[in-house]
Amino acid sequence: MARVTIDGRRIEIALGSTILSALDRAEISIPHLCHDRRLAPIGACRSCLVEVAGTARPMPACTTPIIDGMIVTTHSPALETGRREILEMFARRIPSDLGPSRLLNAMHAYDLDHELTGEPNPALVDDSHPYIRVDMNKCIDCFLCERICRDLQGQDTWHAAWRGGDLRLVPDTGSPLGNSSCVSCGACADACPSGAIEDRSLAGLGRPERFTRTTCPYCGVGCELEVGTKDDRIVQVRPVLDAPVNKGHLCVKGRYAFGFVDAPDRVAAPMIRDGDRWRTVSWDDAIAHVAERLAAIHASAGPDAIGVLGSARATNEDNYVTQKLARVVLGTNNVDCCARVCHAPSAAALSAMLGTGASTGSFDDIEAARTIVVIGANSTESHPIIGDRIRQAARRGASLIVIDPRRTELAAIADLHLRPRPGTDLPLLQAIARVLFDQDLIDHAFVGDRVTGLDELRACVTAWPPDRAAALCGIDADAIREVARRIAVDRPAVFFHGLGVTEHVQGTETVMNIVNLALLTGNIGAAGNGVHPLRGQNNVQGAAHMGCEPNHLTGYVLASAGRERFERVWQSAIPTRPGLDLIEMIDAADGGRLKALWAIGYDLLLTNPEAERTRRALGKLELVVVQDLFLNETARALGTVFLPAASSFEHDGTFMNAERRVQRVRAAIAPRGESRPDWQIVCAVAAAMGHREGFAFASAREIWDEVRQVWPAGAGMSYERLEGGGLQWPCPTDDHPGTPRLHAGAFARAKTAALAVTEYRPSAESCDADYPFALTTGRRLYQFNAGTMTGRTDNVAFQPGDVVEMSAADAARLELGDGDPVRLSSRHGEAQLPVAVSDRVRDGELFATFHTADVFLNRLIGPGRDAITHTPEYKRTAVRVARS
Ligand SMILES: Nc1nc2c(c(=O)[nH]1)N[C@H]1C(S)=C(S)[C@@H](COP(=O)(O)OP(=O)(O)OC[C@H]3O[C@@H](n4cnc5c(=O)[nH]c(N)nc54)[C@H](O)[C@@H]3O)O[C@H]1N2
Ligand SMILES: Nc1nc2c(c(=O)[nH]1)N[C@H]1C(S)=C(S)[C@@H](COP(=O)(O)OP(=O)(O)OC[C@H]3O[C@@H](n4cnc5c(=O)[nH]c(N)nc54)[C@H](O)[C@@H]3O)O[C@H]1N2
Ligand SMILES: [Mo]
Repeated sequence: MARVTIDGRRIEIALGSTILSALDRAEISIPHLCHDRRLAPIGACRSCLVEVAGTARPMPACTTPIIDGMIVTTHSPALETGRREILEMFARRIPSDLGPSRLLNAMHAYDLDHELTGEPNPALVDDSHPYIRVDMNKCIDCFLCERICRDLQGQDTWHAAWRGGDLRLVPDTGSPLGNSSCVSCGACADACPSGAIEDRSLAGLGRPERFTRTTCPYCGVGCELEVGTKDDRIVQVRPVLDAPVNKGHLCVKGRYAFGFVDAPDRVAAPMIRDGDRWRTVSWDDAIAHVAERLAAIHASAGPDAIGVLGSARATNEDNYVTQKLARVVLGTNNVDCCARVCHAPSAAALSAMLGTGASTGSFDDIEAARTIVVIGANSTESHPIIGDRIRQAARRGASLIVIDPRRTELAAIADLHLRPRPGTDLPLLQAIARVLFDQDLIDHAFVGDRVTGLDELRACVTAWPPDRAAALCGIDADAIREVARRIAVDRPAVFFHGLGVTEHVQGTETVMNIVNLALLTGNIGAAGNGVHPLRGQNNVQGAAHMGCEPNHLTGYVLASAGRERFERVWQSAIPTRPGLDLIEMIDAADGGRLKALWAIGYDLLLTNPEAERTRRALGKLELVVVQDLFLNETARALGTVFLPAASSFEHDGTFMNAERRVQRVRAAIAPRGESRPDWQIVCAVAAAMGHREGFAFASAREIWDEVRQVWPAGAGMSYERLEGGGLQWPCPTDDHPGTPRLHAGAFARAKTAALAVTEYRPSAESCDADYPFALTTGRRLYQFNAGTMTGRTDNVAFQPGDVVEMSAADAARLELGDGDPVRLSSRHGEAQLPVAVSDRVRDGELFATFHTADVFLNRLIGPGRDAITHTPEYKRTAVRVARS
């Protein structure tokens, strides 16, 4: 600690702090226009100059570190004159329409807010971006936009350039922002002190009257938001500056894609279908109808004729009551969620091998790692805040290895990019393991202490010498050797993986082979290492963890192991018959064994594989209850009852992110129309079916307190303790700090873990003369999954519909140009969409997105499934292409 005296007041502050942080601590305010706490200070604007006793000239408070005994003066007449001169200079340049901003506050403090006399130049206004308005008449050359774009986002869009004799900040080489390399993260607007770069919503919707801290409703990263509202409308979203995950940053979805909340077609009241028409009904009638129909089907066809799907978009509390209803009220284990089609293989592999079916570490391992391996994950688009952190780590010198058939943004900057043919990661990973054995790159100390099954794995991977794997995968054998060397030598090494690994017929076994590599090289259990599945939606980790899986109860406890404990708390028997997962539910519906489905926040018709078969199967059901914000494709085509849910901006509760962090969700606005939080709807149906007791929750907090009772590893996470940035489980007691890293001294079930022995089985989706292309499917930055939310925002201005990426050589051969419509045909179905000629895919390979019902891409996807979890084979389909 150091002692400093500021304007006569004595303050204690940690050594290494700047004078500006000492002023913050002392609540002494001076202008500091070019400073942002997310960036290293540069001391350019001179507005924060202060006097330090013993120095000849004033010093910038933002860059000057304090030293013990320092005496600082902040508002001497000379300093004030200097500051006024700086602001007067700006006032002569800035036009009178300067809006609320740090600059206006400073002007106001020096009585200059009515002296703004700049002549506006219309050429400096750029209205091309749907979310961000640029008016460089207000620019004060602080370079915060350029710096935050480079140092936080990593995009390098803003640049200083000479324009007509003046230094100006311009996107790229001067293109309009809406047409530039900008990825619309909004960091520049957030940092800009003068409103030269500003959120367009502020002019359109007004300025926030209050901010509510909550968690983003999109992906599994779990960024914390400050949701700005005015008159019960969201008008602006900003990042929480000290949030543990996003650290003051957001992507375009979290920051700008909130407009869906007030979309004109948001369903405002419950509805029942009569033939082709939806009839609006009261909540009482809707709940009574659902309860009666479920009871009738239960009585005639038995409990297992009903299936329930929880929602990865809804809260833990919503999902907890959903699976409790399935088990206690309906008496079935037929309950699942979309983790099934996503990262169920990650949970299964990690749980089988290490005892806990979740990420072994934290996102903070990115900055601690020397080597970062990204396998089958396009994180700058799917998990942008993580992608950005990985990019910054690579720029600072971490070695980056990307394993992906496509040249993603991270692949383009990687030290090594290995491009396996889709579905061939397992032999590739085994070849890496073989090199570890052959070149004695194993961490013998770690393996001797913590790992078993070495001989079995060594024997298994002899099948894959690097040259053989290289030929099968279509990569260079030396690259395989180099990966082995780096993960073993440049430690710690951290592994991030995505759906390119899991959505294959051997998804679970492929994840097991990643875990093998981490175990062999001792890369588990410490800072900067571990196996990290990049989980999908905001609460997919939580939905499954709360028990929305047929064979797991809350806390990811096997139903067989946890039954007695749950029966005690729930005071009710739990069915012992195994439940159906959602893929099996479709099979059962097709076979006439399932009669009713209640789908909460899940558009399974659009997003499941074999779309036409799903349509046919669900068409046979007697009751299809859809609980959502919108008439999604499942509701539109097949729904018989629609229950309107409140969005998570209208909702209290918690989400669980991909690093096991439970964070608070807080209502920022009131539920739209008559919509209700999901848990209230579920509890109302339970009560109507005679189970008032057990579902008599008055608030999300009461539900959470019951969750803490049945889930020992979550017992210490009260709402009070989750107030700040949340906690990572296990967190068993009220004074437990949470667990950023698992498996430090021992694995969850035992001290040691066994290596997994698996054999490669090629996909049935083989390419031949009829179906020559290997199609893989996935995401792009601006659209999210079923597109129900992002499709109702200005994100469509950037990516309006689905496209199929094709290499320039293939496009030339087929005489196709960018944007030309094509028909893709697989052995299972057809879809039409435009071509995007792209250098991201290789010849003979295609990549398509699946976000819109116009295209209904999943008509192409076949019945291939992961052998262990049934996760569909979305990532490899043999297709042919014809101009349409
Ligand atoms: N913008 C946006 N963000 C999202 C979503 C969204 O829809 N849009 N969805 C969310 C959800 S639910 C999820 S699960 C996550 C998914 O996030 P990701 O896992 O990143 O998503 P994908 O784009 O499906 O696939 C990732 C990568 O796998 C590669 N790949 C395909 N086949 C193979 C293969 O055989 N081997 C290897 N090594 N790689 C392969 C693809 O080329 C692609 O780059 O994103 C979440 N975030
Ligand atoms: N071809 C292909 N298909 C795929 C994939 C792929 O890579 N390729 N990926 C698969 C993956 S990983 C996933 S996760 C699935 C995703 O498929 P889905 O889970 O169907 O997609 P989402 O868009 O995430 O959201 C589902 C629904 O939740 C609703 N919703 C949002 N918030 C709430 C809420 O608070 N309450 C309620 N009740 N509803 C809400 C939305 O309006 C939307 O209709 O798609 C899968 N399909
Ligand atoms: Mo997902």
